[in-house]
This record gives sequence, C-alpha cells and structure tokens, in this order.
Amino acid sequence: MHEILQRIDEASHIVVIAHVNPDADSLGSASALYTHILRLHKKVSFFCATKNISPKFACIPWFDKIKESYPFSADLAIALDCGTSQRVGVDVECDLINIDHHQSNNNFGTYNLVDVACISTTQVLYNFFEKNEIAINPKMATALYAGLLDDSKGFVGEGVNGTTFAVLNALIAHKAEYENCNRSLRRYASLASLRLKGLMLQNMELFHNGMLSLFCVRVEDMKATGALGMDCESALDESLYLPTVSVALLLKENRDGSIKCSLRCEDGYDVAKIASFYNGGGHKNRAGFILDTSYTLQGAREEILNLLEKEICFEKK
Ligand SMILES: [Mn+2]
Repeated sequence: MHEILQRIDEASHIVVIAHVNPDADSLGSASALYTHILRLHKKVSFFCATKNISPKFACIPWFDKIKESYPFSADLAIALDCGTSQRVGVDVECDLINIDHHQSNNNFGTYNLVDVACISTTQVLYNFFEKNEIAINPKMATALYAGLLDDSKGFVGEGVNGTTFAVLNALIAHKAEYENCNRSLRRYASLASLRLKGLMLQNMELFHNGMLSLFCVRVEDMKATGALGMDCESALDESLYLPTVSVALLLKENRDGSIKCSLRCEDGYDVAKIASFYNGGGHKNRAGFILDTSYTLQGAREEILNLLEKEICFEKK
C-alpha cells in the first residue's frame, strides 16, 4: 500500500480513469482521488473513454472535468473500478495503479489494490484513506458516498452489511452531500429510460418455471426510445424482485453489431463463471461480457440459454 502512495508522490501528471460506460462507483472513486491529488498540488486529469455520460452523475464533484481524450503526457495512471483491463478503455503506456473490488480482477496493474470484500470501489478507497490517515474532505466524502450508494443499490443490494452502514455514517460525518446524491442517483429517470423500461418489461421472457428472466434489446428499441445503454439495467435488476426469478439475462445489440450480455443473480448462484467463458468480468451476482459481430441476437440467445441450462442449477432451492 505504501508503494501506491510513494508512486503518487513521485508522479508529476496523474490521470484518474473511470471505466467505459461509467457508473457512480467508478466516477465517484476517480473523483475522490482527483480531489486528493489536487490537494497535493499535482497536475491531474480525469479520463473516461465513454462520450455521453448521463447528467445524473453531475452530483459527483469534478463531473465537468471529465475528458474523453486520453492525456498521453501523464506519467501515472490510476484505474478505478475496472474489473478487467478492457474496462480501462485505453492502452496505458505508463505505470498503472489498479484500484477495484471486482472478483474478476486479475491484478492487471503495475500496482494493485483489489478488495473483493468491499461492496464498492469507493469503500476500498475509503479504507485506503483511513489506513493512511489521508483526510477526507466534503468533496471526497460526497464522491465516496455516491459510489457506495449506487453499488449497494441504495443500501438494499446483496452484500450490504453493518460495515456498509458504518462507512456511510462516517462519510456523512465528513459532510457528504448525501441528499443531493440520493435525489440524482436513486430518484432520477429520463423519459427515454422509462420508455425503454416499459418496452423491456413488456417483452420479458421467463424460463425454468420463472427462475430465469430474459431481455433481448435490439438497436431499433434503443433508437425508438432514445435511451442510453445503461438504461437497460433497471428492468434487468428489478426482474429479480419477482419471487420466482433467481437469474436474469440481458442481451443487447450494440450499434456496431456486437452484443452486450449482462447477467444478474441472487446469492447462491454464480454468473461470473458464465462471463468468464467469454473473457468477461464482474462479481458472482453481476457480470457481463461482449459477443463479437459473428453472433446474431437469435444465435446469442440460443447459445447463452443452453449454457445457462448446463451451468446453473434451476431446481427449486
Ligand atoms: Mn463498483
């Protein structure tokens, strides 16, 4: 852990990296580090390879500093919440610090701080700040809170425990702007996202006596609603609220012809195993991977349904 602090200390231009299709955890952890590095009077850049980032993340400090062009003059890069090296979204040439909490993380950095016991990368970072007596100011607390809030699904998701609430309590004591984050991240929807959710729930299929839910989203569905890729998640996540559903699968056609596959499951199942067959990544409960353009949506549907039937026990527990 000392190595990481020393490396930050030696660097003159540091880039913090949030993963492609960022969420509040990657943006929040990058933002908290951005604040810390600014305090050290060092040059710092905030990079994310994805172009259109939802305005709901504007509650995270330094949102307006995020750039989609990578600063190759940086002599140190820090990837936050990137479960695989592909999630970084750029080929980093300088030393890379990898800070994350995904089970799929294979320590791809020059230096690695990966703790799969943490519910969010912002929790990994909170522990890091605490252990090294790095003061958490209100901006950092807000950013760390945003990641904890989002990855814990509003503190009701799998993996939430007493530690989650203890960290939460500490962040509020450090003056996290939690009300603003709650409003923006948990009580915000675009019209396009609600239209897409309606369409997805309408077309949801159920298999194995209702234990598996399936969503297929075509490019036309995205165009018709104007929704963003991440807007597919809420129907997928919420299908698990059905008492019968234990595993949820989304197949989304991308504009370039590839297919994004996202999997969710209840505790006691492991969908990261499925993602690993296709070099994907994630956690036991949430994982994903991309199928290249040689797949059609129909072909992908058949193959993954067969694979799930083979690999997952769809018997009543
Ligand atoms: Mn995360």
